[in-house]
Amino acid sequence: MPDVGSKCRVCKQPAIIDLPRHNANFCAEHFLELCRRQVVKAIDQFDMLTKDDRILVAVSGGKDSLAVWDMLLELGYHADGLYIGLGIGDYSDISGDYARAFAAARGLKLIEIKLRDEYGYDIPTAARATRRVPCSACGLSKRHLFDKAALDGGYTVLVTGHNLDDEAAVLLGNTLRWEIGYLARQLPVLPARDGLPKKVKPLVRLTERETAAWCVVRGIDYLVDECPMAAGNRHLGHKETLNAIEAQSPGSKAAFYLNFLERMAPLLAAHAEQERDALQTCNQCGAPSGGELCAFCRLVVTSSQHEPVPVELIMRGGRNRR
Ligand code: Q46
Ligand code: ZN
Ligand code: ZN
Repeated sequence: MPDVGSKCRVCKQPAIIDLPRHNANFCAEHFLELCRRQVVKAIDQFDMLTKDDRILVAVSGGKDSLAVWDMLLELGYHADGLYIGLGIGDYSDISGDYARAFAAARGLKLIEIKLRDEYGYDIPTAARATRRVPCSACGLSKRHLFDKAALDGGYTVLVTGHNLDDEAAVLLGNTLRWEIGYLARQLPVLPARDGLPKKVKPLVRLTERETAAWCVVRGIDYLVDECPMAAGNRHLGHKETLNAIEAQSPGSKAAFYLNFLERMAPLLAAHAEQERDALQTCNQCGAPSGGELCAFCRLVVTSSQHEPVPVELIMRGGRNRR
């Protein structure tokens, strides 16, 4: 919240939000304008989208994915939505309701895929079956199904709602371990190639506080609760660390990520190319793969054979115990 009596930098009307990294306060109208400018800048700077693209937006029912869908429509793009039912108890049921309500209220097309119905498993069961953190099976499932749905539906671009906080946190995690392969691929645009659609992240110049404020100002209902399986994960810890740095030195988060893109990512481009060229094709599904069977097809085999595990058991019982 801005200080009482603070004024919009542009029009001097009462401000609704303070943005320390811009060293300014904004009224609702000029805040929305700033968000639009940041999204247009990201789209132009990285050649993300054209008005002729058939766009598929991966929506979770949370603030970021609904904000990016809303912004793209507002900017005149044609975009359908894709929702994946991950089977994470009530959280998934409610998040689906928010995604459906957003689409229905605007007459938008929302494609739905339910992991349990279509692949015979859900994320809590996959976490138990693979004995790994839930986010590992979840991320793998989402990436694969986003790609597949985009290709199957004839979409030219897949959009995700990753924001500046997400990208900076992933960058910090990858840098702490010097994960050169991941760093090389950590780009706001990944071009299309055999078996993979073009993938873009138009919100990389906006923080999660800003996307949440966008939803509030625009009257978009979104699921505020975090995924119950996120608690204690490394990604959240990295976000907190970056927020502490940002509080000391506003603008650090954006500089960390955006300067990486400008100064470091080009130096890693050749590495990313080499990794792409080394990929084979999965015998089962045809997706790019490191071996004969891709990681997703292996996950389906392992998880669909396991008896269903309720989400409460994973949250209570620890992820690695059978
Ligand atoms: S939904 Fe899935 Fe996230 Fe939940 S299990 Fe982890 S990755 S935290 S964006
Ligand atoms: Zn104003
Ligand atoms: Zn496969």
